Amino acid sequence: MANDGEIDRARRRTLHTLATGGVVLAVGGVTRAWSAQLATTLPFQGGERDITNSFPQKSDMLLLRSRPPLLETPFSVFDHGVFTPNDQFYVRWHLANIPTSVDGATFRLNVRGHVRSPVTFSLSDLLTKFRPMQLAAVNQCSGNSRGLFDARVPGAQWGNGAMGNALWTGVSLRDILDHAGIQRGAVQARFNGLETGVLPTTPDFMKSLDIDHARDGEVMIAYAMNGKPLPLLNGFPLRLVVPGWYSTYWVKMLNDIEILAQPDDNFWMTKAYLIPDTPNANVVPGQTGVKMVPINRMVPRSFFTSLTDAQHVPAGRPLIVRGIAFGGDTGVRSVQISDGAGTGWREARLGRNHGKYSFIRWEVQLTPQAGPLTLKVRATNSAGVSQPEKANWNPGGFMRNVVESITVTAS
Ligand SMILES: Nc1nc2c(c(=O)[nH]1)N[C@H]1C(S)=C(S)[C@@H](COP(=O)(O)O)O[C@H]1N2
Ligand SMILES: [Mo]
Repeated sequence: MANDGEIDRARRRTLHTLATGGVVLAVGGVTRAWSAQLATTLPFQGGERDITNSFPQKSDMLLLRSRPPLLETPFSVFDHGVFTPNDQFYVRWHLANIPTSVDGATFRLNVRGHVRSPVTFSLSDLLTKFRPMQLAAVNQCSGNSRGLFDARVPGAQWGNGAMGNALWTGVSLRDILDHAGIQRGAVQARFNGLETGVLPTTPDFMKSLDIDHARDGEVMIAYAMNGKPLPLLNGFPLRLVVPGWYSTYWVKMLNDIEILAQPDDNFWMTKAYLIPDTPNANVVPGQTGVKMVPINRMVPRSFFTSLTDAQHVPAGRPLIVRGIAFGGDTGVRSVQISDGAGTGWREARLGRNHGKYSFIRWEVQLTPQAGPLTLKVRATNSAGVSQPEKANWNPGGFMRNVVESITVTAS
């Protein structure tokens, strides 16, 4: 899927950034220029959001919180194409002491712990001494769409825009781990980034993967996103990409990998990001005694992008309806649309396939009759898993993937 020309361009641009001293950013102090829209409302109570363009390397974003930043992608961006532009890719950080600049020339990645020989890599080591790889993958927050949970749950109140799809370029994590030599008895690899909490008592943000997963050849250390160095807020200069898994594992500003001989018992693995060990992580509000496990693979989702709820459309004329879908931890087999008229589900036409972890575009043509029209969209992945018709619920607000529905009026 990835062609050598694209990989070369991504590497050259990253090498150029390193040669020119990395990205240096001033955060704050940017005054807002004219913009068409200053605020928007997400479809749930408390969904009023300012639109901000005052974060470095970011254009218009929905502001959930400034420090540490939580920025949501305006949903209209997803109608423009299958790849989410870097300057409107959502942003999520847990801890507030985030470096405001990182010098690519002095940055180092350490691999240590239960290895034959600890290794320190410079960025140019990664860019020149290892075979590059490239894949398209959806980065989705575990709590994407949490604001739509009913009953409401605490946590970042995202609409549907805490997700994005990018073409990632980097090196295979397996190559890096094998270079250090994993020792017998190793069970997990733990990933840590440059930022820290404001208080010394705040647990440092770290996530771990089982060794076999870390060495599956798909998990990668990315240095470029859509052919350019990562924006600082998306993890410059390096981030982990864990295709098909929720983004909590996609550690940004990655500078430390520790090979563990025991399962990781840090806060972010054993207390946070736990889901009920039930189908679709679904429980009823108030249910107790459920076994909890770390969140892991994504589930399929699909969205309308060319229409919004309550929109007016012309009656009696052909209308192209389009959107995006992804399969979760595997590809999309089919996307189906229902118009609620009792005619059941009909197949949407799928766009170009950018690989099983990518967004894919879908499209159908309808001729709406005058009056209200309720449309639903449902994706089924290549493992045969479909989106549920009734919303899944859990107290963390994780893994929402209910069939999306919109009502438009034709006249
Ligand atoms: N270093 C670091 N990496 C991190 C996080 C973080 O707080 N610190 N948050 C994770 C979570 S929960 C999400 S949703 C994604 C968000 O990635 P993005 O900001 O590039 O969209 O980063 C992940 N990687
Ligand atoms: Mo997240």
